Amino acid sequence: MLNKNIETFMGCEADYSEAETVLFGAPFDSTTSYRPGTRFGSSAIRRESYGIESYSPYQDKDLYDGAVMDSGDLELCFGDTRQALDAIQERAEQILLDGKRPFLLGGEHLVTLGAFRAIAKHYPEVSIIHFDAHADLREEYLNVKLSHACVLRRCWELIGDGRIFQFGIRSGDREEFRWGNEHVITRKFDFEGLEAVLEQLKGKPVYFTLDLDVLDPSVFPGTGTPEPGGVSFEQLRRAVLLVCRNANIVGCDVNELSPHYDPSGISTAVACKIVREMLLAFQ
Ligand SMILES: [Mn+2]
Repeated sequence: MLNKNIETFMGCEADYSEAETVLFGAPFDSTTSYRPGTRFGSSAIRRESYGIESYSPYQDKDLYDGAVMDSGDLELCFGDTRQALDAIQERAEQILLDGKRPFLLGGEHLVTLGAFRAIAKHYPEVSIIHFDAHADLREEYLNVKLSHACVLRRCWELIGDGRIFQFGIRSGDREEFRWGNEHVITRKFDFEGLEAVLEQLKGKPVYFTLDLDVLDPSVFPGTGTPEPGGVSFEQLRRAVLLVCRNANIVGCDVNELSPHYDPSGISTAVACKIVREMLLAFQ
């Protein structure tokens, strides 16, 4: 029998009514400061997910046993950042109101702000765990406040001091790091101290935002702003598992895959495997 041509992330075929986690893509890269292309990230992750297994030997779980729905990509206006963020917020809000966990696939890192606006409204006491090469704490970048270089600063405006926990950070200007010292908790270069943060946040709502450029560019070259000196795949996999198993994750995103900068396809496979491990950790 023929089937309808509907592409989801592998194994994410639950009906909306049954889904605990709902994937959605935001193919947006309008504020990318260096090399654009992340607008192709979510669709590449979805398409290439079939290149890896649905079963994880790390967790002894299979995506086909889970309750995840992939609702596809939003149709976003590339020329209007505000409208794009509104559309992302609206989708996240709908998922939250239905008692489910939104899982956003970028897109550039600014898409986080759309989802996080909905999260902060729904869970005013929420904290953020942020993995990234870049601090993303600028007040503005090239005179623009809605930029992927400012996304965590915009999130901070919604929740205030001491609630953003950054890991893996190895790039930013002096002012960003100075400001960050006073307002957020930044662990440079790696994930040391993650367990203590998870202990501190135990039971509290957490939003997890994962910029894949936290990985070393030798592992993950397919990104717009590659930053040498990053973590290994295995370091990231372990840290992601710790977060997704031990924190009360009320929403999350994976962003900054720019598939065309890595014609080998390895970066996309890396993204798929990390998304799989996150989804299975929620099972
Ligand atoms: Mn980054």
